[in-house]
Amino acid sequence: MRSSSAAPIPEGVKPFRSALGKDVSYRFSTPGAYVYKCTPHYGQGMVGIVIVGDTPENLSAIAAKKYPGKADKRIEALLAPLT
Ligand SMILES: [Cu+2]
Repeated sequence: MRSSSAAPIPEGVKPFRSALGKDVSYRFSTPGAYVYKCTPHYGQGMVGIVIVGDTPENLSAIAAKKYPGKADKRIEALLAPLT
C-alpha cells in the first residue's frame, strides 16, 4: 500500500509511501485518521483508513475530499460507522 499527500492524513504528519510490491512497516505515532491507498488500484477502490487514538479529529476533512472512481464510495462506506 502507498500513501501520499493525495490521501488525507493528520496535519503535521509527513506523507509516506512504500516501494511498489515491497512490504513496509510504519509506526503511527500521531493520533488521527490516515487514509492509505494502493496507487495502481486507487480508482478501483483499493483504499483504507487507519484510526489512531479514540477521537480522530480529521474525519470531516477525509469526508470532504473527492476520491477517484470507486475509492469515493469505499471511503464513504468506511466512514459511515465512524461518524
Ligand atoms: Cu492494489
